[in-house]
Amino acid sequence: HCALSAHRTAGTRSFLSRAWELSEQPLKKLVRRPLRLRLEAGAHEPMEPVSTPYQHSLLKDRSQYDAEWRRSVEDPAGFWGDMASNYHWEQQFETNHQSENFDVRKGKIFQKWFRGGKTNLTYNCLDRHIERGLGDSPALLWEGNEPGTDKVLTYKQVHAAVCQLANWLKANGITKGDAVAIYLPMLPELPIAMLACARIGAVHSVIFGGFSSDALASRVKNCEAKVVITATGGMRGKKAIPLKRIVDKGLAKVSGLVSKVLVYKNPDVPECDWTDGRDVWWQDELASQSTDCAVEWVESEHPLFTLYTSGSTGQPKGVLHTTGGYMLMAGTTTRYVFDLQPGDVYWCTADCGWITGHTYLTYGPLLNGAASVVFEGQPTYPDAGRVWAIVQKYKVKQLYTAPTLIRALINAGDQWVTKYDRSSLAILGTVGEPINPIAWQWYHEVVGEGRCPIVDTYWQTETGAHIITPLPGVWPQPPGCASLPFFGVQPVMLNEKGEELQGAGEGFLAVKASWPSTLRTLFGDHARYETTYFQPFKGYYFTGDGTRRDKEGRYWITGRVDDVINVSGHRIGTAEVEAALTEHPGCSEAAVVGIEHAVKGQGLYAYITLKEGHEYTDALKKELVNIVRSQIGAFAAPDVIHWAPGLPKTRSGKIMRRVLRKIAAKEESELGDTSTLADPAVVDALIANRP
Ligand code: 6R9
Repeated sequence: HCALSAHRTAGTRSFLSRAWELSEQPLKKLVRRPLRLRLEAGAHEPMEPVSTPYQHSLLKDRSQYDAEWRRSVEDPAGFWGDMASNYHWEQQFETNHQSENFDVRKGKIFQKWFRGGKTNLTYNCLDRHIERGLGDSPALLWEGNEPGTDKVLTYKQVHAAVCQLANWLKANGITKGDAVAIYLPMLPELPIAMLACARIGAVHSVIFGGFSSDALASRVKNCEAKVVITATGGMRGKKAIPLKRIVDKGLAKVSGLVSKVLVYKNPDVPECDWTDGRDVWWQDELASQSTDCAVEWVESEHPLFTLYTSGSTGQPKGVLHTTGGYMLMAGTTTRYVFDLQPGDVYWCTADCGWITGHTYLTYGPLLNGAASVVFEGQPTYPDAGRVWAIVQKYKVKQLYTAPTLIRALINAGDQWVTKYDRSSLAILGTVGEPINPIAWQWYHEVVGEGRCPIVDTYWQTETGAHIITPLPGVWPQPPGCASLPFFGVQPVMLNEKGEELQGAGEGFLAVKASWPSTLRTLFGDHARYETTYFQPFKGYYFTGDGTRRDKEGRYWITGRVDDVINVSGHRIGTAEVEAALTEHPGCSEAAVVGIEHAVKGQGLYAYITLKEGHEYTDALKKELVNIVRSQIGAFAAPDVIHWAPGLPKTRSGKIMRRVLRKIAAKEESELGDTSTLADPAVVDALIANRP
């Protein structure tokens, strides 16, 4: 464990703490948290770049990448126009198809790609391949929770299932532009449901199966979903998750909005409650639907999906992606970054409830005619060898997962890996958080036998697709480095004044111009979209992350610089967790900070002040954790509750989170200047009161 724990650099931290302390108002508001480096990523001198024998099928070497990248940013309309010719357009877009405003000083932010074009994402994922003779190739390889339960679905079979559901949606009043909420376990029906929506121009909103009924209700309400697609339940290891019961509870809070709930009867979880007139069985309703459904051709900028993600402040935001640009980036990044080709067996371990499951489990692989593994269960069930058993069983060529899982599997021991044949593996990928070099090396040497390049892909829900990433075999790769921008992406490193920094150094990571899969807005709140992403640094899209850039021009992502915490690669806003905690009748105030965690990357540490007359007891700690579980979901439950009869506040009443982070990290010797505290004694009281 020791080797996995964090090494921090005081230098980087003080740079950015200074940055936010000295910054102008808008930045100060948004970027409150000083950059925290964790798990060594980017916090050390680069380790030697690692070469592998892998040869990319499209790119010879770094200089070819350089030339193509240059062209992609000098002539984006031309470059993406060429890339777009790999896909079917029912109506061709204009030659000069791109227009945008990226600068709030010039008015409303907007981004338009492939203007004048009409296409359909599902057509491009399915029909296009069937027409070119790939109909009988596997599209989805489903591996159930229990070893030995599995299902292969060919492109034709997925197409038929998608059409049946699309027809059912139409028969139930869903038309172009309507929102459909999807709350399903990792069954093939989940990507099928997404594709069915896209086929008819409906806008899907997938809600991660780990979200609670309250979280589900607020998402259903925000996107105004008319239909919810769910299942009786799903299995995670030995545990049954009663999804339908959670839907029932959630919908009780938003009555009148949802007219139909389509329930997939999962044989593993047969029972559920029933509301006549609203609930119908998937298996009964779809059997009678035609396996053909005409495609709804939509404009390039037609909304494709909303996906909720956490920010620094307030409730989760509905990130909106549109059709043409998202399709282009999903398809192109998957083609280049995983060198993915028709017939490849590719496995992304993400859940479709997160962006990675949208772009790199569903759309990206299917756009490229590959077979995408859909795994229902838990990576350590029934034992720590499950991931490698699946790799061996399906002969997985590209494996894409998160550092948190890699760290958990390291702890289980190498014997679980080496027991299985991994000779099919050619490319390994990671996503979600910075990967520490030790985890990187284990992934490279133990899992990939030193043979497979690792792509450490940096991107966000908002970016839709990879924006900074290695390309496998195209250049030697230093461990823990996201490397270079993908085609068409122009990252910049800014100082606190929003000035572009040149050469090596560190700063805030932003992007200078639109790329095809940028989010277009936050659903129903364009003003918040502008304030969150375009106000902090005028003229740029701000990622919320810090970065270091080395003298080779490579980017090393150092982590969030705002109040977003990355727990096991899941984004959680401290404000959301605080709001949930203060729902407890006994809680007067809550302040949540991130702490380093050897497996999860970061964990949640909550300081709680109780109201008069309430007692600080262990039972109450449990109640507080439970309230977060019920308002958000179990994955957001605080790891530590620290009783705080007083919180360190400035004289104007602001909580000094910097101090709380130091105490949580047991670094009180580095508290820094506490002279602005209204009552410096609370610091000693907190230290004395450590749980
Ligand atoms: C795809 C996804 C986005 C945040 C992002 C950053 C962190 C993702 C990373 C990474 C370092 C990588 N992040 N990939 N940090 N290296 N390769 O994870 O989307 O859930 O929206 O999270 O995740 O902090 O800002 P999302």
